[in-house]
Amino acid sequence: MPVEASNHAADIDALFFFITDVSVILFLLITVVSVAFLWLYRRKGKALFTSPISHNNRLEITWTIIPTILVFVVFFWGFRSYLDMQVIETDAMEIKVTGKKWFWAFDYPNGVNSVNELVVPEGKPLKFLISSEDVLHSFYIPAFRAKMDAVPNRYSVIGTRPTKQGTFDIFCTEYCGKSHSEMIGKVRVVSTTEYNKWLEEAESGGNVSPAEFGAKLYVSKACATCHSVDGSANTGPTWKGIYGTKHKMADGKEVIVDENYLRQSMLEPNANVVAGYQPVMPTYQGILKDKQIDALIAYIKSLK
Ligand code: HEC
Ligand SMILES: [Cu+2]
Repeated sequence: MPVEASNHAADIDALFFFITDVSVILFLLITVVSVAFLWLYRRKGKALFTSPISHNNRLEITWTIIPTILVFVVFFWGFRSYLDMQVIETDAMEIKVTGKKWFWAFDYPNGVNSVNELVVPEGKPLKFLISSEDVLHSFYIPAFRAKMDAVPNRYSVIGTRPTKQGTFDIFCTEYCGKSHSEMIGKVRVVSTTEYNKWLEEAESGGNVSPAEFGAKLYVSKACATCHSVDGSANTGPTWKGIYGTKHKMADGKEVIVDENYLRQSMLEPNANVVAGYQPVMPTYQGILKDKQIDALIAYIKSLK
């Protein structure tokens, strides 16, 4: 089992082990009794037959009632655990979770956002407001024992509270296309002071040059899943040495790769689609702040 890092992880695990234990016990019991009866009541000689018993009411009622009770226990236990995850504590911090082909975007209450990296303070009640911008995805944090579909045009909710500091996996568990398996992220549960520090740096990059900040954003905003910086083609074109060159678009026109073109490529990727590529780049409108766009442009310019 992954570590238990949220308030309801222990409850979900207990239910899981209850179901497993009951299944194992019943399986063993039924198998042992079946094999024993096969042996005990085999035909022993030509003239001997087993007694003509057709049924036994007491036995049948017993083995109907006991499993029925078990099924009800599992149902109510599971239903209560599910409802627990839908209950939002009054002082919960709301984080918007958006699935896109193929990354997770997180919006924090004070306007900061991050991609594929979710940072939350330990012990703070959270409300994940989950949706999708394109197809069905499913937001899953195994260590929190929390999973919920991300459905386009609709919100779903998880209420949870991280109880352990550390870095844990985020997966998409709904097959959503070519790079579904790369739609992975990390949740970092940190102390409140560290969280506040992170919020500040996420906004401005801290004390690094624009190109260095851009290099960080290249990874943290998931550009790296589709763009290489070493000249090799991926889902998207490489960034190596593109600044100042002429690029042919799918509609035949030629465009000079300058600051304005780079900016537009991030905010309206479908306005100019590079020849030979599919128009699959998601828009970063609302995700990248001006300062971050500037940093990414500086980084692309630095890749000679
Ligand atoms: C899901 C894959 C994907 C992701 C993620 C992605 N891109 Fe793209 N990008 C593409 C594809 C495909 C193209 C080419 C088609 C087009 O122009 O729309 C492209 C084109 C571009 C271009 C134009 C390149 C050229 O050679 O003319 C720029 C600039 C760009 N992306 C920047 C970014 C930035 C910055 C990020 C991260 C913040 C990013 N992309 C994330 C797929 C992606
Ligand atoms: Cu997905």
